[in-house]
Amino acid sequence: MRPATDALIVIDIQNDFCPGGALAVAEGDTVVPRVNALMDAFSTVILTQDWHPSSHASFAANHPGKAPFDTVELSYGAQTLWPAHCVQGSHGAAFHPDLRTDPAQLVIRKGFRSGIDSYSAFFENDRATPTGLEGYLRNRGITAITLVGLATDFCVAFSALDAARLGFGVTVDLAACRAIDLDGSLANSLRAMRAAGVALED
Ligand code: VGL
Ligand code: ZN
Repeated sequence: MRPATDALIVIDIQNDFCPGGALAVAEGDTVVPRVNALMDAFSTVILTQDWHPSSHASFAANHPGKAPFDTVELSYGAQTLWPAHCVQGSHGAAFHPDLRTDPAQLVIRKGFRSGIDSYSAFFENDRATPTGLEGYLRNRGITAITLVGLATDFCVAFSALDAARLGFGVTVDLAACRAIDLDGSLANSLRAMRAAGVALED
């Protein structure tokens, strides 16, 4: 058992990020058994759920003339455009059917405001609007987190970098993560996480 001050945070293991989904991450579903097993070692387990309205600004379909994986400038800076995914209440937004959800004490939904994306579990993409997760963790006496899930180079990495900046001890279990890898994003995210003092394990 890990110390009571450690939390497992499971990022976005949802149907749309698994093979057959709208924004499928290669082998995304293969992490589920390892994530499920890890849950038994942590007294605090948190799940995140990407949770967008259909009008979401990160969807290419909401930008006439743009295609998925193009970049646009939004009020807070550059935003990659995605195929519509994880629409609130849809099958794609549901957790992978084999993911254990009973051990989770908190499910944090993110990306629910139409004008702003949220890769990180801590802050929306303006890097300033909090999700409330920091307060929850501090209130529970959590000082270290282990991150697993999808995708390594977006929601996992943004969460890891924010957590490190906030002063939490951060480990990313790479064997329980899979990446989108868009234009070198995986290598860039690994470099940034290492530079920020995030422990990368596999
Ligand atoms: C994610 C792109 C868009 C992720 C979420 O979970 O990594 N990536 N929305
Ligand atoms: Zn999303």
